[in-house]
Amino acid sequence: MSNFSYEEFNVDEEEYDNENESRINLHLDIDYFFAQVEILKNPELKGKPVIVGHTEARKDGRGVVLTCSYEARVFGVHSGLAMKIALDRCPDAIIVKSDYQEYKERSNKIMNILRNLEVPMRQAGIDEVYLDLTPICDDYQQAVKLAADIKQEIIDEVQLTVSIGIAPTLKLAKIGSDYNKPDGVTIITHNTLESIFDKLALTKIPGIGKKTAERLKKKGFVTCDQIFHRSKSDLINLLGSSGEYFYRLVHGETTNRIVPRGERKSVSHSRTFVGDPGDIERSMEYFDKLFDSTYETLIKEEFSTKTVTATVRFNGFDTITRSQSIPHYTTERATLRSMAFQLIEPHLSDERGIRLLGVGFSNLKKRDALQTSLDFFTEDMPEKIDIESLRAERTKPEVIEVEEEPSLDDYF
Ligand code: TTP
Ligand code: MG
Repeated sequence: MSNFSYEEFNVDEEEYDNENESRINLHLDIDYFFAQVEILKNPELKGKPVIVGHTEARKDGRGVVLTCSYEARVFGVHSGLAMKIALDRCPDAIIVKSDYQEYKERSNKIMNILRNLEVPMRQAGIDEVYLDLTPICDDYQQAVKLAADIKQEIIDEVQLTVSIGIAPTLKLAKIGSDYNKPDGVTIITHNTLESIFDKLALTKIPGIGKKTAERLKKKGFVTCDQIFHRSKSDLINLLGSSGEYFYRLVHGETTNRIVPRGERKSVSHSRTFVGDPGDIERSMEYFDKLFDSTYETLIKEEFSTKTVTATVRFNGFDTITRSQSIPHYTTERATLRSMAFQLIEPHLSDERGIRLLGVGFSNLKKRDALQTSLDFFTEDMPEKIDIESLRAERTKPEVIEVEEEPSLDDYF
């Protein structure tokens, strides 16, 4: 039985068109989250190599590391690593069972503290969140002071350390929160980019997984400064469209921002698993529930849509996002559901184990409320998914216009 749990959040992050407006973004990530909570629950674990994961691993060699204390990381243990390898590397590790209820409660408390700031906020997982501080901070000095206050309040209320990044773009803020872990605050401005990226591994850039890093290495890129010091046209020549993406990212030119509720242009729900959901059928069931909740939001908020997106994140950090679009707006449940399943199904049998599943709709248009609610009630809602028929469906000629969006890993 998998030890799963979930999380829902809206990805209210949109491309923002006014590139010249400078913003102050904050990314907060809880340090060695599950392990820190376990050490808090049992202070005897403090200072020791602690792994949160399958407690029987010494006997049956199964499972993966959910996370571990920094003392265990010294031995090369990390999230997503097979327990068997982790125990080879760190034979004295203390294995602790995960306690999702406790993690969820502490995470919620932290998110509530941040919600009180009343600024645009996007929770991006159980232990990470983005805030747009622009409405309440005039400059970086104020933002740094606020970061210190936030950290103190979290210590007082939840007894956990977190790391914070503050930067002009969301992507740089995330790089910042990881830069000086644990218990760090890193400010990145356009003036400090060069020193931040100096010798920083490319894998520290969100979206660059192992595969992409290997491909970049083949082209001679290992550290971020190698990207930072090349011209945009050089990078485009060498890396194609991802060359431009990386250029804009390291120069703080990405323009995503958190869109406040009401302005949103996409609806999505995701679910984080502690441990893998198990087999492909179970993953499909969870995905189906996610589809239902996302579809419900779409209808409740009176939207119709043209584009369906499915996301799967594997243990470790690689994430695959796939989208399909149709030429006309629709609320037709069966069409949208079939699109979502066609996108996700090829990725569910990956042996790395699934950490997160997500479903989203974008290209939204407000609809007539009465018509929408009629659609909602009159559509057929099959209870169970027939995987075989889905597989068969995939081999039929396409009836919808497919517009696949490659993940970063597919660029090369
Ligand atoms: P992370 O923030 O990636 O890791 P962390 O908080 O343990 O460590 P860090 O100090 O580097 O931030 O993930 C948050 C929690 O999510 C983590 O405590 C355990 C869980 N997790 C998994 O269950 N599987 C995974 O593959 C990863 C990466 C995390
Ligand atoms: Mg963390």
